[in-house]
Amino acid sequence: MTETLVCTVLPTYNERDNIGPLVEGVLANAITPHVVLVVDDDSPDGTWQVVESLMARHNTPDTTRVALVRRTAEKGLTSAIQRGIDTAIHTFGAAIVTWMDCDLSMPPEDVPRLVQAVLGGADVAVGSRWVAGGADVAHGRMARTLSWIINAAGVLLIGPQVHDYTSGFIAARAPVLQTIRLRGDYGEYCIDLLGRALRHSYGVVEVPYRCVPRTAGESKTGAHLWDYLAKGRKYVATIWQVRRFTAKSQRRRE
Ligand SMILES: Nc1nc2c(ncn2[C@@H]2O[C@H](COP(=O)(O)OP(=O)(O)O)[C@@H](O)[C@H]2O)c(=O)[nH]1
Ligand SMILES: [Mg+2]
Repeated sequence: MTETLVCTVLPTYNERDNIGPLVEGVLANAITPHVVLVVDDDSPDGTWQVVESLMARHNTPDTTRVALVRRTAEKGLTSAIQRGIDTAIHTFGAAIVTWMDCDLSMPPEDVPRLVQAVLGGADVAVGSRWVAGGADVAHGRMARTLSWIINAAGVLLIGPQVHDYTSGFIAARAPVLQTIRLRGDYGEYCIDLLGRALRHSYGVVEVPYRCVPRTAGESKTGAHLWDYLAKGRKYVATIWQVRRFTAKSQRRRE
């Protein structure tokens, strides 16, 4: 058991039925001292109330294992994760920060595999559906195909070190996250983060994981072709931006 403090940031909007099993799962599988920090955007379904009861169960006057940031003035996935990262590092002193979706599509049992990769020397570990041992059994054929095309574009235009640029299942060393702040509204932040991490020559490794369907609550993306195309357009634009910026900084260095 190492003394490295890990904080898992869980961004939530209407995840009342998922957050309990997820928090318990992350804590039960922890391989280091671990804080689970939920950043909830004042969910109408009362997700934050469930978190408050988890705090009462797990925290002692000396040890915080579950924490909550309840945002009432701000909304959005990327800013919620960034808020969690800042709190993890500055309030809890986390040396490694991890984050994931809270619909149980990313198994809490896999968090230690990402943490282990960082403890083993990586700067950033990415949970990946698109490497051997990984899979996406959560989405239908249309969504999987679009995701595959976007990620193939990422491999081609950003680099072959990552095969799941839209993963959203990440562990990273605190100094990396102090150098690179998240940008964007939704999943495109992940493409941007990984692209900039590679540009900074940080060590990025992939850890295969199996993405499984959510069983409670609703997806914030929707399930129609139009929802995916709207999201996909932003992803492609971000890949292109990362590519252009990387090419420009390479030219400046030459
Ligand atoms: N705090 C916060 N979390 C959000 C917001 N939108 C989505 N999330 C969370 O982001 C994660 C991914 O959302 P999900 O509904 O599964 O979208 P999908 O995976 O794209 O279908 C889940 O944990 C959501 O609860 C938001 O506006 N604020
Ligand atoms: Mg989801």
